[in-house]
Amino acid sequence: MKKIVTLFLFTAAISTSIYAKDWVVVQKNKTFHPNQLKVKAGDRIIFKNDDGFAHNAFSDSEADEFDIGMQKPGQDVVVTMKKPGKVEVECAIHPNMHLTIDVEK
Ligand SMILES: [Cu+2]
Repeated sequence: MKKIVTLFLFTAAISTSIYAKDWVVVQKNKTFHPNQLKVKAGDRIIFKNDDGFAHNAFSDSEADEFDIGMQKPGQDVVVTMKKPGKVEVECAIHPNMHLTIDVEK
């Protein structure tokens, strides 16, 4: 079963990677860098924790709701922006961290 799931994810990754773009957002000094992004639906955001402590990234925005949970130092987490709209991202651990992503069609 695990093999089937892995194969599916691999295939999905290949089929979306042709047009989708990857954007890197670094969490450093309790700040998202950059803190504003303009992307297209289907693009991937790679959150890179470059601090020595845990972070989080979540959004309650209707366009792309997500919560990456506890993100350890040095850990990368990938989130795909599925629908167009304004996505406000925050860190549950550090309420002052904000990132705005404009997802275009
Ligand atoms: Cu944080």
